[in-house]
This record gives sequence, C-alpha cells and structure tokens, in this order.
Amino acid sequence: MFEHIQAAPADPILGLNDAYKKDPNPNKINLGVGVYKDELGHTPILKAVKQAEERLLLQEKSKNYLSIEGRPNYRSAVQTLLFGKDHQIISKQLAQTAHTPGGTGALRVAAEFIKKHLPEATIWVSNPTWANHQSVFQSVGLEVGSYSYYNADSKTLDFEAMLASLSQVPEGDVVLFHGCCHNPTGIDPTPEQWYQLAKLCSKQGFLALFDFAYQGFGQSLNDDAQGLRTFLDHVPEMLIASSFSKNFGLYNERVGALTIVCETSDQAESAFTQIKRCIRTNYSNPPSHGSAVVAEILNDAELYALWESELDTMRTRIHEMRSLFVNTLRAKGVNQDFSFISQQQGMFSFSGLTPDQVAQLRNEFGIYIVGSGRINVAGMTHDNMAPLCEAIASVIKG
Ligand code: PLP
Ligand code: TYF
Repeated sequence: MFEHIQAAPADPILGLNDAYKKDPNPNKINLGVGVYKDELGHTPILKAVKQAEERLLLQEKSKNYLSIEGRPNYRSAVQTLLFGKDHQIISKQLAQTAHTPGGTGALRVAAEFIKKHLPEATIWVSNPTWANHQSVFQSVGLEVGSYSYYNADSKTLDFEAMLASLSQVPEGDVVLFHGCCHNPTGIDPTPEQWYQLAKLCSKQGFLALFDFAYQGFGQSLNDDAQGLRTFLDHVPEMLIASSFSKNFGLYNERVGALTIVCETSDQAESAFTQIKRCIRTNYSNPPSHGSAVVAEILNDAELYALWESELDTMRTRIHEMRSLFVNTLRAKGVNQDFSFISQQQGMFSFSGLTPDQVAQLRNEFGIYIVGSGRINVAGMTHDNMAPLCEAIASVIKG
C-alpha cells in the first residue's frame, strides 16, 4: 500500500534547523529558523509566562474539553490586543475569534473557510513571503497568486509595483498582508502606505487576510497593529491570523487565533458557525495550556506589564544587534552598504547574500542562513558577531 510513496521535500526553514543540529562544528551559528534568542543564545521562557503557569498549576481543576472556539477570556483578550480596548468592532460585536493551534493553525482554518465559502477566490501573497503560506493554501486546493513587494536592487518596498499588482486583483479575491515585521524581508509599509492599501482594498473589493505573527516586535503592540486598524477604517470585513509563538515565546504550546470581522454582528455570528465547523472536522477543539497562559497574562495588569517589558527587551535587543551587525561588517572591511539592515523590522533581514555565499557560509563556517539570504537577526549575540562578520567579509570578498 505504501511502497509507491515518495519522500516529501524538507521544509526549507525547519529542514535547515535539523541540519544545524547535526553539524558537529563547535563554532556553528544558527541564523535560520525564526526563533528569538537572548544574548546567551537561549530561547527563554518569559518570566510573565512562568508566573502565569505557577498560578495555573494551582488553579486548574479539570482537563475537560474546551469549546470548539476556545476559552472566552482568551478570545476577548485577543480582540483587545488586535483592535484596542475601545474599538467599535468590540462594542458592536462585529468580530468573532477562535483559538487555533498557532498562527499556522489559524491560516489553515482560514484557508478551509475561504475554499468552502469563497470557492472562486484566488489568494494573493507577497513576493517573497513566508515559505509555508503557499503550501498551506494549496493544500486545501486554493489558487495562489503573488503580488509585487520587494525591490532587490534598492532593498526597499517596491510600493508602486505593489499598488500596480494589487490594482489587478478582482473583487472577491483574498489578499494576504503581513501585519508587521514582514517575513522574510523585514520591510513593512509606512502608515501612509497602509492608508493607500486600505483605500485600494475598499475600491477593488478584495478581502484582506492579515497574518499577524510578530505583534510587538516592530515598534510596539499598538503601533504594530496600525496597518490592520487602518484597513478597518475603510473596509468592513477581514480575516486575521494571530500567532503568539514569538511575542509570548510560546512556540511549542501552539497558541494562535483566527478572527473574522463582519459588517454586522449577525453576519459575524453566522460566519463563525462555519469557522467552528472547519475546526470541528479538523482537530475538534484547541489545546488548553497556551491559551490559558496568554489569557492569564492579558487579563492581569501586573502580568501584562511584566510581559510588555519583556517584549520591549526582546525588541530592543534585536534592534541593537542590527546596528552592531552593520557597524561590525564595516569594521571588518566590508565596503558593500548594509545600512538598510538597521531600518528593517522584526526578527528578519533580507541580507542580499547570494545562494552561493549562503552555501559557502554554511559549508566553510557552520553559519546557517535561509537560502534566500534571510537572516534571523535574533540569532546574533555580542559573542558571535565578530566571527559572523569576518565570515561574511570573507565570502563577499572571495
Ligand atoms: N506567519 C508567519 C509570517 C510566520 O513567520 C510564522 C512563523 O512561525 C507563522 C505564521 C506561524 O506561526 P506559528 O508558529 O504560531 O504557527
Ligand atoms: O519563518 C520562520 O523561520 C518562522 C518559523 O514551517 C517557522 O516562521 C518556519 C517554518 C515553518 C514553521 C515555522
């Protein structure tokens, strides 16, 4: 029965992580998979998370199933984080949120929902985008198209080209936007550009799906939500896939959310029954622990403040590493201009390193970077910066 089955290709990012683990080089550096690391190269459990877990350990009385959509105080806290406390979407109950296993779970449920209820829709993703986007949407049979985003020569957002491609997207199609900290380029639209995109969305009549995996890693929790909030000033409907893997460091607890915004609360309720149906036939109901932790933190002023300060620390460290990287490259004699890296947001930078240079860094120096040249800046530390920049100087000159 199984003899005809061929091996699937490895995930380009997670596969790189496996290769890194197997590499015996004691000086190896992992700038591949998008996981936050501290100055010691560890992926820590946040103090706010530990404290919430201590409380939960004492409070938890049952392992009974959660409802299909997850716990109520998690669902409401996610909406406050997305829209802001006093937003009319909340007071008018125009949105419904389900806890999903991670941001990927949210994307997958969204994909099934779109396929079932907007069967003619093509989904448009930026060029480039997170490697898994295309696979998730194709796995439910959706057509996936791409829109212009990045100008490789100037290493900037090609906004004119982006507008031009999105002006071709017909009414009823779906366009995926990265809410902030675009993966892989680290380049986001400015507030003015979000405004123009929102107006275009309204004019064209396409549906925006926001993938929001790095809230708080760009500028701040509120600033990072500005893109989607600007859209909601101009369009009445939206899908949002949230991930709390990065901003709570809850990678393996699989905690995310799918939120649907509709024109009326009746429509939101009705559409949400179909989202719940997608969940029921998929994994029935979500895992408990991660959302209990997030709800405990978001609904408690003290834990919230601790979490926000820890998030600030992560963001500030990445910004510092960006500047140090640019300066150290210069100090190691690299003349090529890398200053664009300090302007980018979130964990990732598109370095402009070529596939050959990426391969050389891996083979000769044990430095792991995604083939596209995407660097996880959070993998840099004061300790590995000099050898990293020396290696890059050597492959650029070579
Ligand atoms: N979307 C983007 C843009 C991401 O970078 C990631 C990374 O993990 C995800 C979604 C998936 O998040 P999760 O790990 O919570 O499934
Ligand atoms: O882009 C990244 O590195 C993160 C982590 O299939 C990730 O988003 C990478 C690949 C994948 C799942 C998560």
